[in-house]
Amino acid sequence: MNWGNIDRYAKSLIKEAGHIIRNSFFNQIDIDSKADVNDLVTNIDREVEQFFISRIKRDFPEHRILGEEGFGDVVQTLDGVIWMLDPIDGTMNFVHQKRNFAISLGIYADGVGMLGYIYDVMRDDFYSAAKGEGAYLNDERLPQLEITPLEQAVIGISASWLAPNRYVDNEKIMELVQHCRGTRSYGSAAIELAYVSAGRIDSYISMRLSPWDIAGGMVIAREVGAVASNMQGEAPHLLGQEPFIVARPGLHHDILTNYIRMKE
Ligand code: 2AM
Ligand code: CA
Repeated sequence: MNWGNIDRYAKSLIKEAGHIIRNSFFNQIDIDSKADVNDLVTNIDREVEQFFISRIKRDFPEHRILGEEGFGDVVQTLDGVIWMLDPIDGTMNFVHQKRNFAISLGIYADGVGMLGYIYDVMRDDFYSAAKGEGAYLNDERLPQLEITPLEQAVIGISASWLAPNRYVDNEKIMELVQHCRGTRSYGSAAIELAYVSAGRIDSYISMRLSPWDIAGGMVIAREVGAVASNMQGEAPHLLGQEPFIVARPGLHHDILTNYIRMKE
């Protein structure tokens, strides 16, 4: 497998998809909801996913694609090469703000993250990483993350997890919020993973993410020494929704052991 070629190919595909998304603002966007009324999807999410799939199937017919909008393959094992794609991560931001959304792509071989990309389309910020070769924001290499204690940490977390919910003990999350320096919520898991990797926030936590939300970001985060796991501290299995935390080393362990209590 020539990963250098795949890397160049994927970068140019993502840039092209970015053009499609930016141009979409000149036309009417059709908005639907999926699982519930606040789970939004647009014709652009679907068009962009189909754009990726038609190209990848044409040029890499052996590879499989796991895409949020379901136009790719049904993926039940991580064997072989799998492109895990979210054509628009942060669809609510795309609809309401026309910014703060990203294209998220991770390319895995037998479950190992080889290439990762997060493209913040409106800022034109391109985060990328190849396994063992460091992570980049545009052409600049991102430095290794240093340890930060919780009192000095800024945590990416949605306010939903502070309200009573069926996944996690929200009172422990309230303690976490009181003990850290501050919190932020950007509404795109991919962008939050990119921000952890760039050292702008120190952790990002969510109780329910899908493989395409985290696949690309995990490759980038690993290259700068961030730790990503489920709430048992295990590597995310990437075959369905799961709770997720990424943080600087040390902080990851502190938050998991002292502040996260999952419900059954
Ligand atoms: P999306 O915009 O691609 O749907 C919002 O806080 C973040 O969580 C976004 O990255 C969003 O991805 C993701 N997200 C929202 N609802 C989700 C759900 N029900 N399952 C998994 N991920 C979700
Ligand atoms: Ca999406």
